[in-house]
Amino acid sequence: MLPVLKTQRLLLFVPLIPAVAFLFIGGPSGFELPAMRYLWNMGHLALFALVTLLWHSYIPVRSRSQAFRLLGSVLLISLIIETLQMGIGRSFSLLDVLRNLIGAWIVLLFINRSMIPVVVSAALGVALVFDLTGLFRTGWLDWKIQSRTPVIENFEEPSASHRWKDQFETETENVSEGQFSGAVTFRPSRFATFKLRYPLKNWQGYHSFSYDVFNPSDELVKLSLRIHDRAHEREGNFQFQDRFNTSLELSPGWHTIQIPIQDIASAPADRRMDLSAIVEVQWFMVAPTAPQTLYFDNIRLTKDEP
Ligand SMILES: [Ca+2]
Repeated sequence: MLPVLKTQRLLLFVPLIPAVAFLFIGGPSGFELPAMRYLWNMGHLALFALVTLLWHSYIPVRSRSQAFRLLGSVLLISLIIETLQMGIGRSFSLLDVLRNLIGAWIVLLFINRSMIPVVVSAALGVALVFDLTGLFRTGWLDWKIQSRTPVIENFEEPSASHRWKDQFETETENVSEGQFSGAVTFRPSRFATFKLRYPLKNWQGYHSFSYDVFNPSDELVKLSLRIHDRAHEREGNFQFQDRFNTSLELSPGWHTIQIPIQDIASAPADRRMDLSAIVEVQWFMVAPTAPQTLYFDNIRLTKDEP
């Protein structure tokens, strides 16, 4: 049995109030690493463990029917919360609903595990393992990407490229570094993009951002590049003048493009870009009329002067 003394009840409300508020106003959006965001989202679990403790302190849960009533209430509340979140521009998350149930389930196990049918425990246990596996995989990928400085992407290690693997084919023919390059096909659309979301984040202490690109066609190809930091998404509101933008025309063959970091840092109109928190590098073509493939390789930071 898990007793909650009356004097401790009020203390349970202290973390509950800001936690409930964050459900609607969102958590701190300053995380540059997906694993931190993932961990934050797992806070649902702690919140509903707390809610269950509070419930139990006022309405003791002592039987299977009472446990079901509690889990049913958590499910209902979760569905309402997720539906309300859709109304404020956030998405409905089935995983968050499961997390809420898992949080309640863990506390119920401590109160009296015989109240929970094995099949319910098995289902929620599997969901918990799935969630923890997701956290581990996200953290491992963050570590892979952040630890291969000064390489941002060189297409040599498929496991490290997993985050953006859907956007390119690994190639061995047109390569400028190592054994592999990434063939990106820009298909007809308003903006055809190749996006490195959550790449190496700390660009401090380098002279240039550099990459190799091969144009296999016989014609000039116009390619644009944009780079932004975390603040661009929070305070900058994705405004054009608040990020680094550049365009170039690629003649047939290989090119090594080198962009001084200072140009990137000074690109936002009203501030310096935060070089410790780069969150996106994106190449794009505006309304290509036919599929256009380019080969990218050796995307990196360098300390050399161009
Ligand atoms: Ca390579």
